[in-house]
Amino acid sequence: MLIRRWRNWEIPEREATPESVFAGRRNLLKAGAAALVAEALWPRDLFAASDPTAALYPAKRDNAYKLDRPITPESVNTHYNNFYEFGMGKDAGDAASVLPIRPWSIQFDGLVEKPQTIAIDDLIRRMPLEERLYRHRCVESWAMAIPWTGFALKALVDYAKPLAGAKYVRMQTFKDSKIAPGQRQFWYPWPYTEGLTMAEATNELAFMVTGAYGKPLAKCFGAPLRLATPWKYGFKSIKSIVRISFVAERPKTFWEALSPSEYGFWANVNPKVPHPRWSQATEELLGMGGKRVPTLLYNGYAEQVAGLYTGLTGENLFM
Ligand SMILES: Nc1nc2c(c(=O)[nH]1)N[C@H]1C(S)=C(S)[C@@H](COP(=O)(O)O)O[C@H]1N2
Ligand SMILES: [Mo]
Repeated sequence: MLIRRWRNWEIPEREATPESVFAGRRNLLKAGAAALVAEALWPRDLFAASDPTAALYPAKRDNAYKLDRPITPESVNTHYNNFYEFGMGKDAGDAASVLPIRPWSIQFDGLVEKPQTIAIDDLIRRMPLEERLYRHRCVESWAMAIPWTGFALKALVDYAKPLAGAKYVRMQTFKDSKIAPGQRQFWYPWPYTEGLTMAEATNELAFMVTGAYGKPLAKCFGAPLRLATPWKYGFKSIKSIVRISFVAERPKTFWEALSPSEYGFWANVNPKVPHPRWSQATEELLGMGGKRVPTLLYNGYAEQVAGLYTGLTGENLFM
């Protein structure tokens, strides 16, 4: 995120003449073909070798969640990822294919009735799986649209039974530098940590993701369990979660620890509040030849979430 690398199908606004848009499309086709060849020569292990809950996909789509843009092609999405545990480039998702995702368990602790650990497949079987079409807006100003499968984070909160003193949910990614080369970079505050207020976590939009594109979740997307908070910048959507804690104090998140003036706790999408180093007014829709569209307040989800923030004065809600 600190480094911006343009792929050949990404064309900055200033270069988006009709010619370069056309060239961008051609390059996208070429890149797609190259990816197919590479896939055939070096197949990537995007999925678990054996997945006891695979038969639950595709789940029924919840039509309450509509898109204003086409779904991003799966092949574009699986070749353009942020997953710092596996490197800083957008190809980190390739490296993530070494992540073993079964067995996998989730630990619940902190201010809960009873701390517990549950195997991911037991958890998935207990939760009400559905498919939702969500926008995804990275703070770097690119965007995608994804058919996620998963369940409302509220269902997980109800399952965990937090105590009255719990004010925030903190989530953490696995930590194992033998598997994840990025975690050998000791200057990063591993494990990746994110957090939400209880009100945010129980908002209908907060979604725990276990699948995408009608299948179990690919490793590059943060299998076997990741968060999707589509009204916030993408770095809030923590991947490959192993621990969920209910806490009284606001957790210090990974990016906030690294650079608090650029990546805060709230990180709600707002076109009018620029990042210190770039504008957030528009976003590039990946896989569409460099097409840019205006960014929307709360990434277009104001109706569902604006009420969470009334009266919160003196907070950096949009950084
Ligand atoms: N554990 C972990 N979670 C993470 C990240 C990461 O590097 N590590 N990157 C974040 C960022 S910056 C974004 S934009 C999204 C990217 O998700 P995607 O690769 O599925 O598009 O994951 C978020 N979750
Ligand atoms: Mo991001």
